[in-house]
Amino acid sequence: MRDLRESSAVVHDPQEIRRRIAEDGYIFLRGLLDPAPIRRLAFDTLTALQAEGWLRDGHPPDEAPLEPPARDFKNSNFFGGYIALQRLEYFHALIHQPALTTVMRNLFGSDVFPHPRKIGRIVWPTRLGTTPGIYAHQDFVVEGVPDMFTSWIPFVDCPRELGGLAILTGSQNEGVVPRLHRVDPGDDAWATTDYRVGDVLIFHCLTAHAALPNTTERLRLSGDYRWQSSAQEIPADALLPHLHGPVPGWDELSRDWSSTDWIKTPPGLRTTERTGGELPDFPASPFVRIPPQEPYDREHTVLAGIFNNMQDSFRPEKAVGENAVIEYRIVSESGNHRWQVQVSGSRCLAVPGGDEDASVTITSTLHDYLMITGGKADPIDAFGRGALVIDGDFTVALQQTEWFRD
Ligand SMILES: O=C(O)CCC(=O)C(=O)O
Repeated sequence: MRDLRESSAVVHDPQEIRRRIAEDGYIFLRGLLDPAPIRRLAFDTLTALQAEGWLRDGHPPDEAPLEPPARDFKNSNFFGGYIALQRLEYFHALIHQPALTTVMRNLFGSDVFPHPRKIGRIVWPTRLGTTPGIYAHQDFVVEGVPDMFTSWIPFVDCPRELGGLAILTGSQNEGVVPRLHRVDPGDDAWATTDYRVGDVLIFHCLTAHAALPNTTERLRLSGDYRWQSSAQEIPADALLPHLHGPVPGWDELSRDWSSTDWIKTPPGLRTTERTGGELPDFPASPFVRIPPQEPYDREHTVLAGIFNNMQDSFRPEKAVGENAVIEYRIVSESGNHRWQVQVSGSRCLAVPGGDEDASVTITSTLHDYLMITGGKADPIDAFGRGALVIDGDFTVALQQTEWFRD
């Protein structure tokens, strides 16, 4: 793995910045932001987490040992602490430091704006639990906005062992890809650094990236902030607080703020509803050169993302002694897709095709499957109306839903 290329020296040269984005897929700006208020944000976050029981009492919050269990987005015990972070005004305000807004305007043009939804990362030591960002992915597949950029900002100094972000250099020019390899520390296409508070990493939504494991005994605190042009549609959920539902709405979060400018969007912005499994269609872009994709390959890419996520969220401790092959048959006009999820004890593999004997097969149209996995349709209801057909061992079909992260 190599070091991220620093671009601080050329930050006032928009042409050179765009050239580096086109070449590398990212720019890394060491010390762009004033670190003092960000350090305060980290301290306030840790103070709130201590009050929520994440850190041991009786110690200063920035020195207190962790109180397991590890918490992440998929666990209900995560939300007390996460809501406390979302309530902190500076968590939302920090990207409005002029140094960063100027860079984004130089890159995009004057109609750039940040998504109101800001994603906080409170990442536990890997040995204590899983972390959602650790698999390699492209943000375009998650958000569906072409030419969106993410600014990734550490709230604490983030040496490699704390598990900052790594970038697969140049990957944006491969287009949307179905399977990204895990970070290979021996591969020089991957790049990272020892981040310091004040640094900003900005990358295109097709640039593959992944968090490194946190091998310390501390939390890694950081934020993901997405930017796009107001000429493009914004996903409706990017207007809401992150994980809205368990996380309350803006009225409640912003009750004590001095301003709500941080969550405003440009007038006339068009929104789009997403099912979470849209087919990637990437129009011509000033930032990347992308190879065209056939409809079947585009579908395969989306399904690969879904099945790879399933593999990554497997919890071996919930499938002790289990051996099963769940075969998915997904029917589409451009061709049928077949995937096997092969579980044997501590291992889970998601395999396109796959030639093991299936314990159970689950068949649906691509549309229905995307609605279900995107949380827009209820699987039991889909089964009841024949949109999901189950053949074989029914018990396995029901039990396997318990084997993945809750
Ligand atoms: O910080 C992380 O753990 C992951 C960040 C990420 O995946 C993103 O910014 O899209």
